[in-house]
Amino acid sequence: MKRLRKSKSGVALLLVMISLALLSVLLIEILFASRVDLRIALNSRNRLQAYYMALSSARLSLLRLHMYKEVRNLIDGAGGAAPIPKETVDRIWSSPLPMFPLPGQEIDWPGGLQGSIQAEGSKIPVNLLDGSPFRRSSEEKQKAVREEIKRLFEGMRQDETFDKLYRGLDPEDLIDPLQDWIDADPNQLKGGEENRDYERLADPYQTRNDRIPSLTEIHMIKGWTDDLYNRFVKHFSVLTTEIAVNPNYVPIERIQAWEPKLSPEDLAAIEKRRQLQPFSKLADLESFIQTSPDIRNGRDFKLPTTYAESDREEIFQIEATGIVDDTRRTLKLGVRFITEPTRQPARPQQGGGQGQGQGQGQGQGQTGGNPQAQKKGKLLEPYVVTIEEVL
Ligand SMILES: [Ca+2]
Repeated sequence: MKRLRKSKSGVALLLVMISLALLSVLLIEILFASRVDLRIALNSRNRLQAYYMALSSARLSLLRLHMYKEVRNLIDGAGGAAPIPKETVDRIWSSPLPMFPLPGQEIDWPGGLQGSIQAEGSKIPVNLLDGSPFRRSSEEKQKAVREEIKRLFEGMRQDETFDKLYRGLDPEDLIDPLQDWIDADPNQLKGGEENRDYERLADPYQTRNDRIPSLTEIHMIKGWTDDLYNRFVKHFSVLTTEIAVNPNYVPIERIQAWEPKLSPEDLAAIEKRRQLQPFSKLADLESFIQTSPDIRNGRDFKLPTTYAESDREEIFQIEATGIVDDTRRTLKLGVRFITEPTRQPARPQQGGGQGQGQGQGQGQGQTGGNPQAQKKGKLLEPYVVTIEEVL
């Protein structure tokens, strides 16, 4: 009898203990879930804050472009008798800004923001691969773009890891599919249907057969792996329609592609020179490479002749980042200036009916020596053409 009572109280103890254990499991579960909820809430708050930080940074960059426009119009208005050299005016947008808030700055901000502005004028206008004469391209321009990508590819072979990875790769195997994707016809340059390979995919799609609105689309094109995309795409632009070069902003890799003999020291000397004293025209870069005592291997360097001079930048890419804790959000904005159509004195021929007067300063190569045609219209407020979030 005594024994039975004893074992009964044992059961009760066991029950208490089991329920305690269950309760604590439950408690831990609730605690964990609420922590996860809190983390999720914090993350989404950080993301939202980082987004607005990025947006502020983009606005700051737009303000810099606005100021650049103001100063340029002021100088142009003064009949080009510039008290400030044009390279210095460029610094309004080109100088790198530190991250805000500055170290030691006592501002109650949730995080930081940074931004940079790049000129698009020296980039390779991949959309000209469509060869359409109605859209500022031509067979010649198409060929020139192909040539430029090929040159870049060959230039990258100077890099040992690149060469090792892609020794067997023919650049045409990248350029052809890119052109096929963009050009209007549905037939491959190498013969056969363009869509053949894409239709075989698990999620089939078709070539665009039109100009691409965003470079990220290149990911979809045959042959363009992520690695190749990352290496090349920074040299491409969908915003510019001119094969042009600005000696101060053209990436050093492109210069190396034009003259593979240039050593890393030579390239560093070019970079140093343009930082300290920007080139005022393309020919200065050429003669610097040919004659500077700091350059050892470029005496017979000649710039490819296909380039127009991109000395007045009017298309830009803003990259704006907001950072809150370890959350970053980056926005990329394509920005373009258009110019106020110049009021030309009555000229009977050619009515000048170029629509928006867009992209002047680019066509000037063809206009011959007519001083009237050289006259620039006023730059109007920059407008945002594309916004993408970089993931
Ligand atoms: Ca096509």
